[in-house]
Amino acid sequence: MWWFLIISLLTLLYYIWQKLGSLGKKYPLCLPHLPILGSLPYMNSSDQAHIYFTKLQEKYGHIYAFWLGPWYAVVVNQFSLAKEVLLKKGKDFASRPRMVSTDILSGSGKGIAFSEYGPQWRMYRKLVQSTFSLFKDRSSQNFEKIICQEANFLCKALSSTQGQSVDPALDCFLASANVICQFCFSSSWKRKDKDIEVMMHFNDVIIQSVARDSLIDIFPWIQLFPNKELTQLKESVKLRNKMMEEKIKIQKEKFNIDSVNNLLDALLKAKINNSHLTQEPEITDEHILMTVSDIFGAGVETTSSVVKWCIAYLLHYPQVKEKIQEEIDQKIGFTRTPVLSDRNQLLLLESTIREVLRIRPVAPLLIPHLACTDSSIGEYTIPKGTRIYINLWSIHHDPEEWDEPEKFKPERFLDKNKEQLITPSASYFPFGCGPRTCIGEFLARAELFLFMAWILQRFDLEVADDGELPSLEGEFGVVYQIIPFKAKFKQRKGWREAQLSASSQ
Ligand code: PLO
Repeated sequence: MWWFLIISLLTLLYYIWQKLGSLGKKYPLCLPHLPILGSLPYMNSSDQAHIYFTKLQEKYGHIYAFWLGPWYAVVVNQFSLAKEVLLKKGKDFASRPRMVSTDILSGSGKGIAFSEYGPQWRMYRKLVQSTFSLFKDRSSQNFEKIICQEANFLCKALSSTQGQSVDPALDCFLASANVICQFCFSSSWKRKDKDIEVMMHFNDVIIQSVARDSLIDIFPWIQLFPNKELTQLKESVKLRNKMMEEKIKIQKEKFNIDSVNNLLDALLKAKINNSHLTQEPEITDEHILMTVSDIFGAGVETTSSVVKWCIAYLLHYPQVKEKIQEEIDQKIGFTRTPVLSDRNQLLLLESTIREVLRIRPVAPLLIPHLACTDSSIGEYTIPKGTRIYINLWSIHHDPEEWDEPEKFKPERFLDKNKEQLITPSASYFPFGCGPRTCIGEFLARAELFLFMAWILQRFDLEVADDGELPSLEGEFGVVYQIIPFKAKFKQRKGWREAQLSASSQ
């Protein structure tokens, strides 16, 4: 009897304390929720998460909350609110939630992409940033040179298909993998290396299961029971780590502290320099592995995915492809290959890439953020520990900001006279913004431009023999991947003739 009274009293006091604490505070509208399960029973939609979150706005407004099991989460669907989260109060929201899947991938929060905000994350990010400068303009190993070399291999591989229907995935993957591999390890893969296909496969498994709110990320105790998805994720991460460790081992043997040539060298040097400092964040072999793997994974999966989306859209809109080719013919012709400075000339290609990044953002919900302190968004209170989902998809498809947002219209990124690139709405940040903004944006933009310019200078893209156009509905994951498709890459007449006349001279 007594214990019953005491518990009731304590519950009442707790309730009153909570109510008092929230007096005068306003919270975002919340989806209905039950104890333990949270809002999950009310969220059974067949739509992909970003589309479902976009639709929920109609009922709950641009910002709303839900309970992901025991986790309180807020979805932000509007540009001005997202800017507040990412930029204005960037530091308040710069952390990441610890999840079972991301912990498996990142060795319990090491590396850059999935690690908590703090001095350790900052140090690794800075190390990567400073390594980028080793690959700038004047250096003998500059990015432009590396990308053009890979674009050349990519075009050679496509021409060897002799216009037959092929899936370009492996060649796009290899090209992006080799650019980032030279940045990380000063090495590259050959097309026939078996590792490439293995890597493509395990990356797909990882992308489909990491940070996408599967049950293990909501109820961590589920991992105590046999779980197929979890086993597959663990196996894939093991394979990935093994492959990266092999690369690290080979490169370590060549390491010379006086000649830092790539990201791994920079990390190894920092490890030696930091070893006698007690205040600096730790640099261990596992931290190095996770940092390099993050950069490698981010570099390869994002670029190759966008190149495939570009090809797919150009198959759907052949008139856009023709116009880009006309521009290439006029501004470059067939006597030389495209270079980065052509970006100011090939405006249609640039605007097409921008439009693809708008209509099919690489990461439609970014990577979830975490409030590391009590804060607010707009007029709403956001308690410390809230998971924040930025719905980039709805921001890029906001009808208040974009004219006919569902339509593919590259010309929206050009001024009236089609002479200048413009950003028609501020509701656009394909690479995120603020403290967690994409670290490799300039590299990604350079790769996308050069790969596409090289391909379109040489090839006509045609629909595969079965007449099937690629699906424009992707697969939801931490990267919004296109469903595998086939296309024909036929050498353009002008290019062929230019080659013939060059070889006869
Ligand atoms: C891709 C698969 C790799 O095996 C591991 C990996 C590491 C970093 C991730 C990347 C994956 C997907 C794209 C991510 C990147 C960090 C930043 C980038 C999420 C999962 C984006 C788009 O935010």
